[in-house]
Amino acid sequence: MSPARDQNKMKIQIISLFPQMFEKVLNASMLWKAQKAGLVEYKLINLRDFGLGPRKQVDDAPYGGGDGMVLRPEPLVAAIEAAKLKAKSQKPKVVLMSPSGVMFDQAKARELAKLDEMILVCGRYEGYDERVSEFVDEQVSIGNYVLTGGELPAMVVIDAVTRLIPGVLGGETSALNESFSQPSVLEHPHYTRPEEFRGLKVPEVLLSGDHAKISNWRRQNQKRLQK
Ligand code: 4GX
Repeated sequence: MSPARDQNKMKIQIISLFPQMFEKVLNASMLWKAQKAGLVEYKLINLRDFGLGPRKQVDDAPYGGGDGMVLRPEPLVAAIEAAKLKAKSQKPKVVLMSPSGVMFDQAKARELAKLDEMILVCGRYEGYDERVSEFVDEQVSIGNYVLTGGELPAMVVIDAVTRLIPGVLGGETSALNESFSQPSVLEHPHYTRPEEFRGLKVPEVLLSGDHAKISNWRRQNQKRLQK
């Protein structure tokens, strides 16, 4: 690989207790192709490796009592520091997945896609020791619901960000022309073969070959406007 390519390659490090959850997702389709093309690099860090004592403990009961367990700060911060040592730059962005973080949307995806690296931290249990927040740059939520861990949110972020890296969506006018990237517009309806499916026909205009008419039709049939 050329040094220029390698410099441009986005590096995403992921800290998780369940790194195996990522394998199928990162090694399929577009995300796999993006890695093969040298446009992105994913590195998984097992939080368990930074656990304390012979049991590699990462969690403990909450001070003040209450249900569930809380991630202790030492393993998480040690994992973040290990990731920083492997980073390309001095100040890689550290993003913690949390239901109380700032809402992830296409604007945030665009912002993160400009970075040349990031460290995504996935928690489990009832959450993190609050002191961990001093060691992260940003907390991001993918939606107002509570999941069992930060892994699925991290995969959502990785997917949305990776497809915006220049060169990932091969050939197509792709990410730029498309839906959310144009600030105000969502998608128009799409059709492919067959021309008729169970009595449902493809709109005539799309078969016409008249590109002015087609883009006019698409503009008028945008599904909805983004807020
Ligand atoms: N968008 N989760 C984080 C642990 C946790 C619990 C409480 C902080 C406070 C989520 C989401 C999400 C599940 C990731 C709980 N952390 N993350 N994890 N929605 O639900 O990002």
